[in-house]
Parts: sequence; structure tokens; C-alpha cells
Amino acid sequence: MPAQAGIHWKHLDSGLCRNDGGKKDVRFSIHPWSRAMRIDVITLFPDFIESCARVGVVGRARERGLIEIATWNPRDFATDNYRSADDRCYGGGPGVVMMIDPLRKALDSVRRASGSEHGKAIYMSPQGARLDQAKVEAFAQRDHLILLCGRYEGVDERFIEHAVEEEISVGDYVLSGGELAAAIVIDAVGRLQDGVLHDAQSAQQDSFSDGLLDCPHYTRPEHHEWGDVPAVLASGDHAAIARWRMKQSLGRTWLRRPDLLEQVVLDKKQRALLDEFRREHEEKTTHDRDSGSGE
Ligand code: 4HQ
Repeated sequence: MPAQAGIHWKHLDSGLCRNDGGKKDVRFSIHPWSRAMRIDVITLFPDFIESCARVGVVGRARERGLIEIATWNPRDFATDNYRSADDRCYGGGPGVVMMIDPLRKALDSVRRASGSEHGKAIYMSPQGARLDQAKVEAFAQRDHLILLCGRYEGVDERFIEHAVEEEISVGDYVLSGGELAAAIVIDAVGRLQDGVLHDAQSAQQDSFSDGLLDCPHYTRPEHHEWGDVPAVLASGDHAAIARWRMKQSLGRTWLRRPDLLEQVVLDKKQRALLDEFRREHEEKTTHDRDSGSGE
């Protein structure tokens, strides 16, 4: 068994981790029982991923050792003088495809470096299942992700068959490469790691954390040429504020993303708040029509 085997297991006290060489781990900063998540990215543009991984919440998490991100360039594993990682498409046409062997060698290096002997890649591709917050939360639970970014026409199908566990799409549009999609996964997954978010920006309060859109937010000044902050938010009445926010979340989800509303089960209180929102919305729109402001 290689010296690194088992080192990536997240739960040291689960008995799954055997071999960390008895070394004290500097990543034990917040929770001594959990290790940093590791994300390896196979990409022809490592600089792009590196610069994304330096920015904002995820950049700070990486500095603090809460997430580890490494990049691997298939060109570094090419065997010819041009360091080719792609070749012409069988069947003709203008495009090129990423070759199996440079990708395979890059993946072998990821496996050795991470101790994930049989780790497969997540391929960023419009042919994959759509990324959503449920998928992000499932990825965030894992201790290791290997993201594969394609360029050109994508990667040889045989690599997908043998070395890809899953294809993931960030949306129904065409990118010039998988790097932006991988950066989206890194950002969304990274911010959910233990210790990454402050209480004030807790993941609990976000859009989608309960399947609903977020409520509106305001800051100073309270009164402005462009409108006033809703009085309840400055009232100091925490119960009334929570009620207002829930009502706005429900109302906006109903107005803007009725598809999301079909996926959640509302409790009695939430149904009453949404009814209230709908009645007020109805009143407002009839009033606007009658007063002729909507043509
Ligand atoms: N591409 N979600 C084609 C995407 C994409 C997406 C990445 C373009 C892969 C070969 N990836 N390359 N949408 O449009 O993830």
C-alpha cells in the first residue's frame, strides 16, 4: 500500500483513516475531526483556475487551509515535442478533441497525489445533469473532487467511459471551455466547507438553502431619493422582521420561479404568508391597471 493511502479520509475518528504518518496536520484549524476538502482540476488553463481560487471567500478558505486546490495540465503529460494534448476529430470536420493519454497520465498523477487510488473525474459538459444547490451540497460532503475541464470539441469519448464518474452542466449555454464551469463548482462547494462562512453570511440564509429565493436586502441610508427602506426592517421587532423576510421569499419565488415553489412543501404559516403576499400583489396590480399607469 502506498505511503499516502488513506490520508484523504475526512473522518479521522471513523477508523477509515489509517495512515497519516503520525504527523501533525496544519489543516486542523477549526474542527480537529475534519480534514480540508481536496479539489484537483485537470485543465489546459491552470492559471485561470488558480486565479479564481485566490479570490474572495474561497481564496481566504484556501489560505486558511480549509480547502486544497491543485491543478494539472494535460500538456505536461504529453509525449511529443509540441506537447500536444489534442488531435483532429475522427470523421472529419474542423474541430480537435482532447486525447486520452495525456488526460490519463494527468489523472494517474492526481490519484497518486491525493491517495484516491480509483478516483474518477467529474467532467464539466453541457451533456451532463444540471448543477443545482442539492448537487452542490452533495459534492460539499465529499473529501475529494476531481474536475475535468474540456476545450475544443471536448474529450475523447473513451476517456469519459473509463475515467469519468459523472458529467455536470452549469446551464444550457455553450462555453468555450469547462474552466468557468469548474470555477462555479469550486466556488459553490468551497463556501459550504466548515469554517468558511462567517455567521453573518451563513449558508442557512441563502437563496435555495430552503428551496426558496432570497428576500430583498437594504442598507443605509434609510431614506433616499430612490425610496425608503421598508419600515419593519428598522423596527427592531425580530419576529416581525423574520415574518416579512419569509413572506418576501415566498412571494418572489411565486412571482419569479414558480417551478421552485412546486418542489417545496410549505407549512401552514408559510401558506398563510404566501396567500397574504398574493392578495396584496393582486390588489396592487388591479390598482395600477385602474389608475392607468400600466397603459
Ligand atoms: N462546455 N456546463 C464545451 C460547456 C459547459 C456547460 C464545457 C463547452 C466543455 C468542451 N460545461 N466544452 N454549459 O458549455 O459545463
